Amino acid sequence: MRVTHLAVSAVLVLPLVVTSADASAGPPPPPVSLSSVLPAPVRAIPDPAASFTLTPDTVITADGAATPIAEQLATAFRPATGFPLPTATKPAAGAINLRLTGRGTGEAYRLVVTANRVDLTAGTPAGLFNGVQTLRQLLPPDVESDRVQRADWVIPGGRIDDRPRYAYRGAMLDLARHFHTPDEVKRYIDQISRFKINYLHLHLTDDQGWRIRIDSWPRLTAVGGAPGTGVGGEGGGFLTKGDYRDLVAYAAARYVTIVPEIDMPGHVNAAQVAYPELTCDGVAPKPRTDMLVGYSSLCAGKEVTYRFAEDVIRELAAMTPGPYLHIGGDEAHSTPHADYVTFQKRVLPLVRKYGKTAIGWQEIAAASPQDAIVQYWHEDPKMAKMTGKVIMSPADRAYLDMQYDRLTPGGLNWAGTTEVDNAYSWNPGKLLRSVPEERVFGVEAPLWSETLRDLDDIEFLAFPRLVAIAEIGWSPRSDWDSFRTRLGAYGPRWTRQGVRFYSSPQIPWS
Ligand code: TNX
Repeated sequence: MRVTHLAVSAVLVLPLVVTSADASAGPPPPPVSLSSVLPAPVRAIPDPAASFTLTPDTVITADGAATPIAEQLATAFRPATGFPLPTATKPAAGAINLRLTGRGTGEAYRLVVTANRVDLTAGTPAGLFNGVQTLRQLLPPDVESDRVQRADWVIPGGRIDDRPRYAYRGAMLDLARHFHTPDEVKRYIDQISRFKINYLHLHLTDDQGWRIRIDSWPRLTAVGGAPGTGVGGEGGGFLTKGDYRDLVAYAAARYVTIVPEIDMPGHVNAAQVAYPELTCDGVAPKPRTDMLVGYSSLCAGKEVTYRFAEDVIRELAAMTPGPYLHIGGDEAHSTPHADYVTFQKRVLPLVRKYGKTAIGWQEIAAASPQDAIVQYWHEDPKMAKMTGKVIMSPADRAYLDMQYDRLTPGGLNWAGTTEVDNAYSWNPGKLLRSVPEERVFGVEAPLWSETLRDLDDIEFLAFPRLVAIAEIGWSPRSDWDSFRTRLGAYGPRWTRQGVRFYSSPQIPWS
């Protein structure tokens, strides 16, 4: 299914009515200011008397670990400005200076813009990267063009001090229901990292398909990644270990950590088609390409189950430099409760054995995990017994695969419909009485892909709502009126990049 951006299709249908002269006759876009940034910085003090102008002579300076980030900044600004923007090591007047202070940890940064220089400082490369994302939003939207534009490349003056509210700000992409190619995942990483999202959770296995090569169980991908293994018999494919490592490195260069998920003990039909010994009766089930959930289960009473789980966890941990491994655990409706607990009590420690911290959907709370992180997705009394850290992904707010309204294309609506204001207007630290602020590790916006075939489909559901979740995770305060204004001003940036965002009627798009 292809989703067409509504505004684009209107122009295509009415080419004789909407001429380019008419299209440009609207009000000019609002000027960029320090208060335009998404997600909103902790503190922004504009200096209306000052601004820095990029010229053909502007230099970007950095040394040590800051150098590759300076190169990223130059690469971002060169196509539209046409300026050479060489990088140099010594900080200088007239330059954009990136510096690591050597002090502090975490992701904070400081940006000071005066008439004759721009200074971006941070304690870590991740902080500098965040500052660069802010800086990109301070040039006019034309900077997003891939061809030279005539524009005044003015950065408004002032000072920003910024740091995240939560350490974990995630997005999730489901590669199992429909496979998405490494190039599509990279493009998604490019987009989410703009908004300081720092984790990408990849849902790699489910009833329909198995999308990550495991050498000790090669039929998982030979069978489970074959053509036709997507919902509706569409698509198919899988990541080789090389593909996966390349994605991990690509994400890491954008300060995004990959969190791989192998969903167990439910959502395993594809694995059981490939290896019938993973069922209790040893009989191979039929391949499934429908959208039902909750019918498949690993067999808690068979030793082969734990050999399988350990092999998969070991190989996945070995190719994952990040600290987390997601073991799923959701919707195991056909696993008897006692079996579910038995299974998790054996499998969760395997994640630790291979050096990772486990994350699981909230259902794992039933097994009283010691040091696992739980991902909340809907009301459940078992959550009250939990004591550990929680990632907040309330389905009726943060699930990017819920339709915007009943008429928008793509997505499902089992948790209701989610317009932009609904995605934005909630507080992770106050959502659950049983989970106080100090136990909230962060937020994540999952995008399940039952209805998503291509990148257009992904982008239409993710944008702009992903930005709402990014701001809730980053900014200390939320303010809907301010958010919708800033989002409206961001629209032209997506248009220039060819991102098919949903032009929500709630947003004053420029
Ligand atoms: C629920 S929420 C699921 C997924 C579906 C999704 C569709 C959760 C942990 N599991 O299996 O893809 O709904 O929105």
